[in-house]
Amino acid sequence: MTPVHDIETRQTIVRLLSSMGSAKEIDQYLRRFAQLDAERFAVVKVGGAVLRDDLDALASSLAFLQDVGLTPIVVHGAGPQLDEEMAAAGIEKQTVDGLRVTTPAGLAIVRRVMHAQNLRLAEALQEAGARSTSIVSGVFESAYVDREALGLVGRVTRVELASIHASLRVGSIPVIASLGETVDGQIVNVNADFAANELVRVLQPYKIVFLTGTGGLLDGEGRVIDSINLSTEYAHLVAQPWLTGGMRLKIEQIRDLLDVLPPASSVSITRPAELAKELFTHRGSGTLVRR
Ligand code: X2W
Repeated sequence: MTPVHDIETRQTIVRLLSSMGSAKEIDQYLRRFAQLDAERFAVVKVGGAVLRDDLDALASSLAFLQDVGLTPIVVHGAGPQLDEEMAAAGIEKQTVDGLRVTTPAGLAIVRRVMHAQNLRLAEALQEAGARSTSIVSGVFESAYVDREALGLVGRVTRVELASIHASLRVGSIPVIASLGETVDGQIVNVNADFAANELVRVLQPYKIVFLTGTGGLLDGEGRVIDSINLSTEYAHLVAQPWLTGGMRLKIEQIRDLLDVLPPASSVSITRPAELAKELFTHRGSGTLVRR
């Protein structure tokens, strides 16, 4: 029995979260989550900027979920860290459609930085009292996106869930780096949003959360947009001049993702400190994207 199944523990959790919403709504969410397949609760994508700027809040928010018996599956990137390390090595940044051109010398940096960031998160989780399993290979079977134009960059062709299931079975948070592997065994650089999306397609989790430094999708004045209904607002949104390249890519991907998920699915973009509020209250936090 996990803590969400136990009434007394549930009451304690409700008290802990009481500043965020009414006891009734929090209890309602906890009961609903208790009925779900524990191995498909949530896929949480963590951007490199969050690892850099908000690691403590991230670790405690994820540890809290594990405490209540809702173990998330975490996929992370390391974009800003890669920018920094590549610049230090004198490698100029080049991207094509938001993907980083990756030479063999660049890939060596990608591997080192991804491993380092993965361990950093896994360790921060342990320090916050959570069990975590560091997974840096063997999940994302990949093919080259465009070897000529992009070099050692992959798109995921198959997701191997064995290590993720093994981690979840013992109640440990899988912490997965966005590195891929071709069938020939070549390690490739995979965009972390793409990796998270493929995992979501295969797992069909109940909750899909992108944790970003911005805490949501921002409008032209830098305010977080509460919710987006893609079926009525997509065309208007992507026509906005203030929508940045990264956010545009994200919205396009979320649209594609929602196309392959059950109709009731939604995707949340928020920040670590607001994760519990997003999961356990009607109002939520950050930006909720629906079809
Ligand atoms: C990304 C992988 C890291 C990433 C890159 O090299 O930046 C490609 O572009 P964030 O922090 O989640 O953006 N890979 C191919 O996606 O990190």
